[in-house]
Amino acid sequence: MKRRKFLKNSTLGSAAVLGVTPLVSCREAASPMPKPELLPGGPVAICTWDFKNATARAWEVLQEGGSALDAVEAGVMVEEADPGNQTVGLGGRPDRDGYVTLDACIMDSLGNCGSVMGLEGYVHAISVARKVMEQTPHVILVGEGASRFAREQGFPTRDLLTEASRQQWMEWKKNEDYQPVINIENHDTIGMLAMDADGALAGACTTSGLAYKMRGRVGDSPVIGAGLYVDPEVGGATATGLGEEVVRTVGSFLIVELMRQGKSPQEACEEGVRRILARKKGKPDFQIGFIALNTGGETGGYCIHPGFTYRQYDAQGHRNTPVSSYLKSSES
Ligand code: SD4
Repeated sequence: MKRRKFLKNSTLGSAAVLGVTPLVSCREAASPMPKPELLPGGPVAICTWDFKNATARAWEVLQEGGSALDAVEAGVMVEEADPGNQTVGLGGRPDRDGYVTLDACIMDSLGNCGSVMGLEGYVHAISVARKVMEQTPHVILVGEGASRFAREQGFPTRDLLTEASRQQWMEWKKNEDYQPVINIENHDTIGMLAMDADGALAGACTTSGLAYKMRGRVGDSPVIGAGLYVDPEVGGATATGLGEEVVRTVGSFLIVELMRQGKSPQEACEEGVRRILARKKGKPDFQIGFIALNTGGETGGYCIHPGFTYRQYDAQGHRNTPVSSYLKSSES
């Protein structure tokens, strides 16, 4: 049954691209259906930025027959464990008081979701968020409660502040200005969307948030509808960039709703960015990037400043896709 749904979605997706009336039933088809692996759609994983190890891991899970949910969790865990990525998990930049606090959320194809905000002392915030979804009657756990839950679930605790991030924080402290700007040099949150061979969708988003944020600050990444949204009938979207602006427009939910109204993932991401900018006067000095995936396997992305890309792994291969931007290089 699930498999049939995937085939139907893929057929609708390709029909939309070709501009022909979609075939809705296999029995009505005049010629035999093409082999599933030749259809667009199908297993696919995409993520914000060029995190090729993350999409490679997600693809591995999908190839082994794993679910989209398992794929997105395993994929983003790669970045959470990488101390070189200073915006996610281990090695994330701390808040202005020197604490590394993680935000993450996860959503499956049934609309189930889980989130942690301000989690301290645990590398894999995404797995704690998944446990919130699967093991509690709640959707969100924050701060001390989230950490206690992680401990009870048996997650190993660890100091997430690396020497490199501590040194940079000490440097930052010398400058008294608190400037919460996310530009093209200050990013790396990973949001990932995947569709498995059954056509089920899932998404995950994980971050240490805005560098040197006020203690207690939460951005868009763990907020369902803002940093991430998945609708099994339509598709999913996820965001990176200055979270305050994404929260104000409930960005990922907006993009999914725009796709529901018939926009392609690309058109929906462009409209999502335009909605944010409609409230701003002058040239925005912050970055926002959205990516989206629909149930036909089509993808898209859009951003404010040049430099944003997304990684995609599907039957056509593994590639980094540059994303067009609202501002051109000369304007940034
Ligand atoms: C936040 N959206 O906390 C996150 C930060 C981010 O790449 O995307 N960094 O606002």
